[in-house]
Amino acid sequence: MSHPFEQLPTTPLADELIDKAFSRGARAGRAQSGIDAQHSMLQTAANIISDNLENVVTAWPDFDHLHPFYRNLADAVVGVDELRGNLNEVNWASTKATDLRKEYEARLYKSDLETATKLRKQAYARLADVVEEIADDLEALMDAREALRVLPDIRPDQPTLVVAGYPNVGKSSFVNAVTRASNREASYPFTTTQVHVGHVEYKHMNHQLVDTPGLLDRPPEERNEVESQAINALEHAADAVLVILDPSIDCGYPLDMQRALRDDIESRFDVPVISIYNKIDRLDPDEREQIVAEETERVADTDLSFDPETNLMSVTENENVNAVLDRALDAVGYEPELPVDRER
Ligand SMILES: Nc1nc2c(ncn2[C@@H]2O[C@H](COP(=O)(O)OP(=O)(O)O)[C@@H](O)[C@H]2O)c(=O)[nH]1
Ligand SMILES: [Mg+2]
Repeated sequence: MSHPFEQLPTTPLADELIDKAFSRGARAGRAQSGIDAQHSMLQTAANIISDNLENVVTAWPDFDHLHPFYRNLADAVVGVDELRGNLNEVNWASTKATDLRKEYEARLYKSDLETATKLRKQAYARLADVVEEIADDLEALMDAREALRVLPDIRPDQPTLVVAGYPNVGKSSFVNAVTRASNREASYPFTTTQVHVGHVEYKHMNHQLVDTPGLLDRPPEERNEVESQAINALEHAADAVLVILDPSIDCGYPLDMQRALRDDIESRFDVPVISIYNKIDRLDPDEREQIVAEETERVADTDLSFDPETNLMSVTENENVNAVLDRALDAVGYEPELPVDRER
């Protein structure tokens, strides 16, 4: 399994493609003589160009049919409109190379050898111009490929729990404690931190836990445009969000700031958002009780609940960790699709 950008082939650059086309053309020409040789050179070079460019275009997934998670992410990383523009240009060049071949083929056989040779050279010059004209597009596509193929391996169609919260509250500790070793860690090209995707089996289904350093770990006003777009993408993947708070404030952020982040996530995501207070080993019983009282009051008029057994934990003391996980995966609420159409 791989994400839709993982298998993109390398993009040839303009100069490489021109070199390749003309050297193959020269080889094809040497196998023939007279006007046939000129024709072979033209045909080979033009076909190499149009085929290679067509392959670039068809290798890219169709953005209209891409899962919104990947489309948003691609938009955040490289810009989908720009990409579409680049691909249109490359497609134009591919067609143009074929048109030039046809135009000159017709003229070659009506000429003497000397004129045919001139025409073939003229055709080569025009083919080279066409490829040069899209040099920037090819370069942009190569850069886009490099940026997109290293995206974290998140499957938007799998049940997904997103883990959020300020730095140092214990997100990674939690994900590491409850998941088996991740297949792979990767960075979003625009963050310096590693995105950690862990996997856990629940009700016979693989569930993903996505730790999001650099994204859902600070107030919205501190996010740049690209990060906001990446969060849009995450909204399409998340089935529930676990916000981890650190009431011991060892993490260095006051609790009201942590709660403000939680409130923002709650208003933004359409899926259940569960508040978990970690590091309760650092609290005395009074402090625990105060948190339970405050949170119980907060959820009083909602259909959320707050239960010390499933909303307070200590990862390091292994207190309630599995109960928290079960509760969160329950909120993910994934039911395998039944082959029954309920509309009928
Ligand atoms: N006392 C205590 N420390 C914890 C607990 N969970 C995590 N930590 C510590 O908090 C620090 C930050 O944890 P980390 O998982 O890296 O936080 P992240 O930045 O949210 O991923 C580490 O030193 C952890 O050992 C806990 O339940 N109790
Ligand atoms: Mg971490």
